[in-house]
Amino acid sequence: MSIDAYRWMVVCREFDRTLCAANPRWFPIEGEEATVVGSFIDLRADDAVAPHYRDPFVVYLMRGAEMWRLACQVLGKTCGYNKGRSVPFNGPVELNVVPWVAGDLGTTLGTATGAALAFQQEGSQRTCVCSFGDGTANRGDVHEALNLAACWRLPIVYVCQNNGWAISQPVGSYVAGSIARRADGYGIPGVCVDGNDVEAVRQAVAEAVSRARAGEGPSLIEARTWRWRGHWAGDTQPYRSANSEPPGIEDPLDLYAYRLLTERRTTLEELQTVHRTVEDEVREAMARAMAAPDATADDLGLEDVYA
Ligand SMILES: Cc1ncc(C[n+]2csc(CCOP(=O)(O)OP(=O)(O)O)c2C)c(N)n1
Repeated sequence: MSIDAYRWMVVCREFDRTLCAANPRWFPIEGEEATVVGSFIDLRADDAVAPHYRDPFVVYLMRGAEMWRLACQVLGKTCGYNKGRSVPFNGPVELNVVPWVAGDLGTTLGTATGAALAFQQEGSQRTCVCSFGDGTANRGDVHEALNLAACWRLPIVYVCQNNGWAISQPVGSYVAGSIARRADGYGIPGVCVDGNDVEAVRQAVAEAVSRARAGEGPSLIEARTWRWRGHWAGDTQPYRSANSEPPGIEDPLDLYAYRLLTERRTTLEELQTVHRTVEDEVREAMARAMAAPDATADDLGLEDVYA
């Protein structure tokens, strides 16, 4: 249990809300914070990570990226790590985060699996954690990556962030069985965890990471959570009704705050301070990003294209 995990979930929510308000094309992560934070918080800096396309910013922040420069990317500013260019999910290259070369879902699993192969070949204890959506789970790339990783016992953990939706389609319309049970077909461990419970995700990832480091091969974790908002911030969701919401959706932040408080690991004052500090941090980062120069046509030329 840690206040640190709670703080990262608050960062995730506050920064994400602010980015959604600034850019209606941003992809909200609200409601899925426990899965993101629980998947990536306990890794070593030299491990590789390949977050789902909704997740990268908090992962970059956890690895030391600057918030205002990430905000610049969403606003098309030259001070962003990507210099105002697409793909906005990519941060600094030196942080061992597998980049999105384009927006094609599933492709990062191949790159992440390649990173795991490199770690195995160098004989190190490094591992890779790779997350992807439930819609992405049906891409052929995912099968190819999992099968190869299983055959070669690669040190990688695959986390399917099942948020119940792929744009306008509910998961039941494209997944008939269980994503976690697909692991049986690859001969690797597969578990389904409550993706709104940060400690449950952390524990499942920790077990899978220690297997990977011990040379015991890959694991598949399905973390069940829920997409609270539209596919993108400006999505009015005409396809969604109250009937499509499962009963009792839990707020990952409330759930964890309640547990930290009842187990006397923190106080209400400490939690309030976390919220206030993070709100200030996000406000300052956004103000600095807003004041930065916009990218112009000159910034989007051939520089950086050729080595
Ligand atoms: C190969 C490919 N097919 C389709 C798309 C269009 N697309 C972008 S996001 C998305 C939904 C993905 O759903 P999921 O993997 O469950 O992630 P979520 O959006 O729910 O986080 C789709 C179909 C794409 N980017 N790449």
